Amino acid sequence: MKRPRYTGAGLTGIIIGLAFLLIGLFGLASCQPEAPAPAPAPAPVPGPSPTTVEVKISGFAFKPDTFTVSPGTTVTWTNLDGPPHTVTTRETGYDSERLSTGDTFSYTFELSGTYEYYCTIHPSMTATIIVE
Ligand SMILES: [Cu+2]
Repeated sequence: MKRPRYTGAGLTGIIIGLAFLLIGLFGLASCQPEAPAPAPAPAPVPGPSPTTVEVKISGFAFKPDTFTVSPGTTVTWTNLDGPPHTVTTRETGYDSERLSTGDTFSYTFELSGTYEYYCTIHPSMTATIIVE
């Protein structure tokens, strides 16, 4: 009889089809957990940490005379020279007034910008702090 043979062939086909479908599903299921890349180790980001940068005034110069800091950084100047100096912005902002030997002056840069400053006693002494 042709009919049972036909049915058997059909069943076999279905079984093979189901087998492939199951293999496919298991394959997918076993792959899925690997699909999302493992999150990279979290870098320690404690937020905007306040930092301090030291600037030495010596030899009639600000050292370093140009550098970049992030907002919130406090810069402290120390006059190591014998003669007095000042730390004075060209824009409104800060003026240390006269710093004698060993005196310090600090200013915290909260806003981004380029801050040029100089010594009012020796105007050729100039320097720049970039906040960004
Ligand atoms: Cu000076």
